[in-house]
Amino acid sequence: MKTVLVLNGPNLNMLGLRQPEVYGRETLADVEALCRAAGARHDLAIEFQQTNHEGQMIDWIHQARGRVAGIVINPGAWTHTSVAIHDALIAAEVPVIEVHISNVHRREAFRHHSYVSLVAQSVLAGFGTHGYVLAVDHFARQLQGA
Ligand code: CA2
Repeated sequence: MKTVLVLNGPNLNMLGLRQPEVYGRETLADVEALCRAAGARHDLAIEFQQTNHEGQMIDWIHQARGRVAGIVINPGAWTHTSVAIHDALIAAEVPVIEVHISNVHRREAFRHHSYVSLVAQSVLAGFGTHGYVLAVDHFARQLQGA
């Protein structure tokens, strides 16, 4: 069975608890359940992680190399700041789909640039938590050769 690794960056553990007008009412546990259900539909194993520590995120990305079929990543604010995560994703040599719950392009200017988009095969923003499901579905489709 192939594995899709779903990675979440800083503050996403607060999902559903604050700022529901921006990020909705679902918690990160709800997002994990959505991803696992999508994986089960496609016979894909899902690994789901969240961290507030950039080094931990980089270690998980490195460990994905040669082991997982795809990475779905919501890098949170590191999207806009982290050359280190950009470099780690290149080193991993695994296809990447970048997901943002909100539409970052209709928010503050500092959210308009992404270091991750430079290395992502696809970017989803503004689909709410359904963006994660779309990303897993898309990897499934790609892995089937469609
Ligand atoms: O829209 C997204 O998914 C973001 O990646 C979320 C990040 C933000 O820095 C990006 O620009 C866009 C922030 C995640 C923090 O999530 C919270 C959720 C509830 C309460 C506070 C923060």
